[in-house]
Amino acid sequence: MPCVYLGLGSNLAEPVQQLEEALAALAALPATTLAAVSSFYASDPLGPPDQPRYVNAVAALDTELPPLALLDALQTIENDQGRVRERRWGPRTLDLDILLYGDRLIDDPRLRVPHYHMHARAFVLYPLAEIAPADLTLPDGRALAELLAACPLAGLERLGAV
Ligand code: A4P
Ligand code: MG
Repeated sequence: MPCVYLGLGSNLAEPVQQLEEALAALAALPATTLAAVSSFYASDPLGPPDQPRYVNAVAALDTELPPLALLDALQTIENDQGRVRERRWGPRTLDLDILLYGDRLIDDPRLRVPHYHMHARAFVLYPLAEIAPADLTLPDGRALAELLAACPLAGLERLGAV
């Protein structure tokens, strides 16, 4: 079963609770096991600064859901938790991004994997490194350790384990 890494983010309506609710929904997905969850991290918003701080985490799933079926399921969870899409990079109750899907490179109009910004985001790389193998390499050949070394913490604050 492929190992999938998901990025979770929220900056509205009790972000920690949003992430906990999302993790429960992920654990309940069909043909899927929630294998690992990172600590939660707080950080300033990337993008428009006139929005609250974010809470982020990374989860590992073992799943038999194919990539687009998984994306559909994630968007259902986002919508169930009151996600309203108003502006790009704007505030949100819940954002679920597929960071990695095993070693697959996916370039579909609805889904690009690896996630197109993950290589430079502290709030993705540091939680990912907590739960991924130390020698994890992205399908495009980049090593997680190298990406981390090039990515300053930049105010990322670890909130503790779930
Ligand atoms: N899509 C394509 N590839 C993927 C993928 N790998 N995983 C498509 C999930 N979705 C993917 O997403 C827009 C479309 O991207 C989806 O319909 C899907 O088909 P969206 O969630 O509706 O829009 P968005 O999240 O506003 O846009 P985007 O570009 O995905 O934003 P990001 O990159 O998710 O960034 N600052 C902090 N500190 N922490 C954050 O978590 N997040 C963002 C949003 C901005 N600033 C942040 C944070
Ligand atoms: Mg997104």
